[in-house]
Amino acid sequence: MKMKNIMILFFILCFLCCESSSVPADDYINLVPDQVTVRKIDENDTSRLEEDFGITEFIFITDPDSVFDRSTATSFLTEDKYGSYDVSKALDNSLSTAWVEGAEGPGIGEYIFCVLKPGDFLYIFPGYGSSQKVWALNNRLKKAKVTVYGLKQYTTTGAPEVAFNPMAEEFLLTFQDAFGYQGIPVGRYLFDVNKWFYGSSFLFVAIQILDVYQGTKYDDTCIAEVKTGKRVNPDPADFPM
Ligand SMILES: [Ca+2]
Repeated sequence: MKMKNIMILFFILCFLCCESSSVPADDYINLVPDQVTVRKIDENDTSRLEEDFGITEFIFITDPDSVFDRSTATSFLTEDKYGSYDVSKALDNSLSTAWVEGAEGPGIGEYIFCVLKPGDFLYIFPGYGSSQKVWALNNRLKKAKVTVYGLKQYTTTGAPEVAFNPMAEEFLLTFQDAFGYQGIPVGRYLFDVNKWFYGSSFLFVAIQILDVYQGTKYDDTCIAEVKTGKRVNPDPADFPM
């Protein structure tokens, strides 16, 4: 292979690597949660998970290779001439696409459930991200309940299984009406009660819409991206323990 081709390949690989692991650098907002609750997953949560995922007793036996396919939502907007809006659009590393709830009105109470790689920071882009114009036309997330569960891959029989950590962190968040990623550190509140969290193989993140900033044209609430990552510029205040 000629040197020129090798260099082109190198730059393509660099681009792909940057793209797949892109975490916003300085253009994000570190949210301070309105409220944080650490608790055991209760019966209601179990029925919530069971209803949506067929999960019982917190045990979630599946092929770990397909665990990311368990990302889902309680609704999504029907495909139109501009594109489609299912949950995969919030997990495709592109701000040009978004999950959009499909309920009547702004979708208060609707959920998106994301299975994500482990990370100590959760990033959410709380509106349509293709442009500031499209952002303003649609609803943005104003208040949300965000529940973060750890999932652990393990085996007792040789066959791989995935189980829920029975402890969860629940955050009540108020987002700023600002075009960009906004996020919170995750995992730190479980540290004292369950160090197991840090060994999580996956995170399961449930985001429920509680309130929105109203769009100027559409009454549809959008989330362009949900992702985990390392905090780029860690603030000691994030981890005071
Ligand atoms: Ca997207």
